[in-house]
Amino acid sequence: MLHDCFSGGNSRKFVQPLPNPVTRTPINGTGHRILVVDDEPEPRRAIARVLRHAGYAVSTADDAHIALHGLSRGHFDTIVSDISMPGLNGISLLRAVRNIDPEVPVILLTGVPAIETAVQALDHGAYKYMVKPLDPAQLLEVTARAVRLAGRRRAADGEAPSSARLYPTDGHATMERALEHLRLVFQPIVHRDGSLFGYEALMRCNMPEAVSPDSLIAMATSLNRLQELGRHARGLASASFSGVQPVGTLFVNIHPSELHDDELLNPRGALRRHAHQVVLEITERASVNSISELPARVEQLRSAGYRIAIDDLGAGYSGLTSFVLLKPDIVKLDMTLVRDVHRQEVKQRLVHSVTTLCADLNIAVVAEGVETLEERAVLMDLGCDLFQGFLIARPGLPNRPYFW
Ligand code: G
Ligand code: MN
Repeated sequence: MLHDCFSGGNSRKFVQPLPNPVTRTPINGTGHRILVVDDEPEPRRAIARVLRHAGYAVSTADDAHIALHGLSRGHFDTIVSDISMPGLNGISLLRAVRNIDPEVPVILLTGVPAIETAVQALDHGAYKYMVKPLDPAQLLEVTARAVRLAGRRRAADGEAPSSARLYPTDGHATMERALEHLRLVFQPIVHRDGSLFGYEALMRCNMPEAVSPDSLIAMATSLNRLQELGRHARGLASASFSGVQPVGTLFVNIHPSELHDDELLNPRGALRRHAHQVVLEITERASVNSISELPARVEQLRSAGYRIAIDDLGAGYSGLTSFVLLKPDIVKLDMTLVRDVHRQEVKQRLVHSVTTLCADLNIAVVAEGVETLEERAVLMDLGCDLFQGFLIARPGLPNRPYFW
């Protein structure tokens, strides 16, 4: 029975319930603290149950940001995390964890073993890479070894778990360098007739610690510097309006937790005076419903001139609640719906239902991540209004020629 709970880890996605804080149980038994991170409730609960039975004090988190928040506030002896999670995945989490606690053993789990993730896991110092379905006895054995290792490391350190360990200075130094090296690239978004609608600004940083925007965001989150990163990126975005090559309409990604940053509304803020040319993209992957008073905030932003887009729609998390909460001007279909849409009828039906709903509500639909002519043709037939992806152009400098 127990073994059943451990199978099929990555095959099904669940609608995310209300955002959980890291949930804790009191320390008992061995007293060692384990943090279990998995976006899917069934394996998360099953793993937590097995570890609790063995006497560990188990905390759980259903996404990596919540896990990092928990970690920045308390010490854990071992972390057990799924790799495949929306938003920040287990590898990005591992990298971010290293900024907070360089030593805590991290056990990574995957339902789809791949050389690439295994190598990344080792590169970033994962303690063990385990393939689902898990054997509970094996999980317990690996956890016990990891916890013993954590204990030996702490003893060697002279037991110093407190704030000195939480934010090592080199984490902040890395962040400084990342901010210095941060740049934006631009990917065109075009109308059905091939004319240019605007660009999405995408963060890039050529540092090994921050190659993907996700790892940069993870690092900033773990150091409590997400607001600073957002402001810095918006400063760069704002500069692109006054460059030699004007960008027209600019889509700017914004983390839901940044929506309350008053810099967005401040008349002297970076983007405010360009607000009529800015579409704020809010990802559906992060829990949009965790932001309090969201509709009122979005109304304020709209009154200031910003348009609002839901990014990654269909990634399967907040479902349609983001429509209700955000009343977006634009939605961007998640790439997973776009990929091979010409071969998969279910995707076609899903896209069709979104475009029909959006046409009724006067919302423009962007198909993102379009890579082939076949995908583009079917997405056109299904009524998408705007197109973005490697087929048209890779992210780069604005105002380059693009393919249509
Ligand atoms: O989460 P968001 O939708 O903002 O992510 C955009 C990311 O997708 C960027 O990092 C961009 O480089 C990447 N991207 C853009 N177009 C394509 C594409 O056609 N295929 C793939 N695989 N990735 C793309
Ligand atoms: Mn985006």
